[in-house]
Amino acid sequence: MIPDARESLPSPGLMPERVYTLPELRYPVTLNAGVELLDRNADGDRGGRPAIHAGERVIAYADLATDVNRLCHGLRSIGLDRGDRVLLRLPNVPEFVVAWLACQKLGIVTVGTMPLLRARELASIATDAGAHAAIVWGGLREELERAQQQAPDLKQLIVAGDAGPGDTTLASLQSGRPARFTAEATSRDEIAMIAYTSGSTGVPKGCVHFHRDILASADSYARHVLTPSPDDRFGGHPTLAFTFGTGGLLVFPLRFGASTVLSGPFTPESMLDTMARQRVTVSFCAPTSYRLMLRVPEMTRRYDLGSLRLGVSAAEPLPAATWREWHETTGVELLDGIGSTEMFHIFVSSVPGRVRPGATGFPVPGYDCRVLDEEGHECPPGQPGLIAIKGPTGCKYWRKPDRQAEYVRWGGWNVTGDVYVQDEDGYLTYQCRSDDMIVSGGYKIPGPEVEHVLDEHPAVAESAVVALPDPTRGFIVKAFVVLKEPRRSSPSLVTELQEHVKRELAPYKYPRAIEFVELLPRTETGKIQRYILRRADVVPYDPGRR
Ligand code: 3UK
Repeated sequence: MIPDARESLPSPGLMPERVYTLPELRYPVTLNAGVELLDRNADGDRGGRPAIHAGERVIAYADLATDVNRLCHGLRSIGLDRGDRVLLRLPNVPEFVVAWLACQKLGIVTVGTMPLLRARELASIATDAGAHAAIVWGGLREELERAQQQAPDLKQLIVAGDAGPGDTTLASLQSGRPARFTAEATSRDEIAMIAYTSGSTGVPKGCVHFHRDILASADSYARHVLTPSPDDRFGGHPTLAFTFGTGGLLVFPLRFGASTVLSGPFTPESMLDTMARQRVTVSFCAPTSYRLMLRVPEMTRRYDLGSLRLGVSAAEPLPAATWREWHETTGVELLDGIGSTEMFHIFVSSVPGRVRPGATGFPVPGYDCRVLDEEGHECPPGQPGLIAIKGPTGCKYWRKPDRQAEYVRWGGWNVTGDVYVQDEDGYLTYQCRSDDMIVSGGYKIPGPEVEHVLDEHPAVAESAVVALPDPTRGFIVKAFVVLKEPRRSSPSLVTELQEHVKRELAPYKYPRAIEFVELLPRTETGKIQRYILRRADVVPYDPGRR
């Protein structure tokens, strides 16, 4: 028997009361995200309107509902049911949206995984989530099959896209099934999805989101900051498996009867081409991607971005220079917004017409925000401190009672580990992270996780990983490595260590810079002094000296 997903959460008494200040955030007790996002449009007067654009394909709400409902019957026919966790491993294709919505209607908990993840990362997520089934894109199955060897409970694969003989496929589950399906009457406080974050230490943490959290993010951030209409087309590159993408490219467009534009892997040219051709009106990208697009020669002459009315920038800080260059080039305001996997989406954001380049902005309507010192006291304006937020979404960890206790210790305030300054006018400006998490091109890379994998290499005695400033990616991963045999240091060993990390972890985590050193600087108690490594004034190992 698969345990009820709700069992793992702390008792209601431990859950700090959540604030619902806006009337639109009060939801009925019975609430299903699939029904609210899909059926409300398909069964209303929007059935014929587009829900998804993907290359040449345009899928109307009514047709999407038929696809989803058939899959609901199919998933149930193979024994999947309310409360089960199902892993999703798909690129940004319509099948992702179909699978996600079908699970929601069935009360199945979706566990999205980023396409770049490797076997060991996938196995630890599948095991932690207790997922017995996965829906996988044919082109991405290999790594998941490797993961199955380490996660034997992950038994059932359902293949979408290219499949082989004998596979259970998405299409075969849908075939011949009825076009209508009555959704499970889920409760608003029932788990809809678990989103994994590697956290600053590299131990995966499952962030739980209820049916109402998903809608609350749309009804606070998207509704108030982006003021969407059914004519909007949401586009961008974040994977649908990352809550930045789940929100921006699935939940928000469907919540407002608008449409989503799905596209293939990011290159600056392909993103610009999609935005121009598909008439995207609201884009979701990381600052690094906006910078890379600005470097495309004759960008505005080659790509007509006339449809774009707003650009959302998140996942890493948006420097004032990038904001200004994008504004001068396109006339469009970028809206910086800080979000996190725990919070589902953006909780502090710039507001159209009131952007101060370089600042993130203001708390999103529905969220309360403070800047706190280490003891939890509020910092006066101008003094940096830890940002803490409280609102309709927030930290609920899957089977991590100690992490949950931390949240309760802060009185129900979500402390993300980011350092902020608030000025007299209320603008919040990002300073840095307070831990070992490296943010590079919007990707989150826990330093200790990279160190752990480097240390597994036979040539390595020990290593320390820090963030090195970089003009394009914000920061890059730099590893300081002590070799067992210092004489082996060579450019080819650098490449070998980089390849080793890329094989074991999502490739974006590899150290773009590696420096061989004799010793790592340590405190008297043996802790590595990362601030010294960040200053990069350590003495590199010189083989000529021995
Ligand atoms: C950093 C930012 C400065 C910050 C995310 C929008 O990035 C998202 O989620 P993750 O869990 O990472 C969270 C951490 O990323 N960060 C995000 N946005 C900004 N730092 N300025 C920003 N604008 O360290 C935060 O704690 O990967 C972003 C929506 C949903 C998301 N999950």
